[in-house]
Amino acid sequence: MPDQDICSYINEPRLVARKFLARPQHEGVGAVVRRSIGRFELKYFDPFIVLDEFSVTAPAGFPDHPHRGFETVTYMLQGAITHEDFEGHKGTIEAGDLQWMTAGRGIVHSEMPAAQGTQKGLQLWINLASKHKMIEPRYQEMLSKDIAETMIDGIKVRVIAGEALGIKSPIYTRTPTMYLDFTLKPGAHLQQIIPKSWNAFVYILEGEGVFGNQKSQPVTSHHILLLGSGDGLEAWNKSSKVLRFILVGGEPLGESVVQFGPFVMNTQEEIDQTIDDFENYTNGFEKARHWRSESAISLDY
Ligand code: FJE
Ligand code: FE
Repeated sequence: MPDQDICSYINEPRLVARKFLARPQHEGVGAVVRRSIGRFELKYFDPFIVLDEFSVTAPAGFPDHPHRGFETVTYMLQGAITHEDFEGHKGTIEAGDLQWMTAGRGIVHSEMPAAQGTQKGLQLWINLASKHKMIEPRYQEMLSKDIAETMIDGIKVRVIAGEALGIKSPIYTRTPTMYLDFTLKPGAHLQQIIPKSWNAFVYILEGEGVFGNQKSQPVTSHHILLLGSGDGLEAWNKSSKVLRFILVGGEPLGESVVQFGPFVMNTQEEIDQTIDDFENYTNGFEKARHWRSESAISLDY
């Protein structure tokens, strides 16, 4: 019998169902993103709306813009980003740090480079259930030193959300979500439980890995792998270099999705109302009337 929960076994390994290479495209002002979820061929992967691997070098960034109806999760890989919003909330996240922002009924903010050189990271948009779309906005920020991390058998994991290798994240996710950052040394073999009913994907950051089936072709950086059904993921590093990837899973909402840029609602009527609210500074957008971010002021846009 398995010895407590850290020794749960995978009975039905998930295989790779679809694979995409995320190519660079322009976004924001002078920024570049490799968009995997949210592109034409993969509009939505319930509950995930967008996954961008971004790259920003000043003068460039994501100046003042709104969000409603979902959460944005920004995980820094290199450099630093300053975010600033119309509530007066301001902060800088650096490599290894995380910001989990619930836009809810409305946020207007800027996300701008805060260091020399190129800032890199991942931004994931997670949908909110209909009953949560209009909640009060909130932030959860986690500095690198506070992200739970462990190393077992050549596998390092940073637990951003959910649970892995016996450790748990303090982040609260309104839409049930797991977000794990794995680094596998050459020769390492990972087995990670994923709830059966959840959608899950892998995004490769560095090196090459074998996923799902031992005999499958290795996959390299900037690829997203959508996992098929099953109760966990198996991954191998059969190369001579380190392999780094994120594994993200979420409980599908099973609701209709209507998106208009940074607004994600359930119906066209709600989108029309949102555009109205944004234009008229109502229902959560009141503070947008007189607010301009300081960080984006020098950027001509
Ligand atoms: C946005 C265009 C955008 N990916 N990755 C349209 F660029 C954005 C936006 C971002 C973004 C910001 C960061 Cl820090 C990282 C990103 C898109 O801000 F929200 C809309 N609607
Ligand atoms: Fe934003």
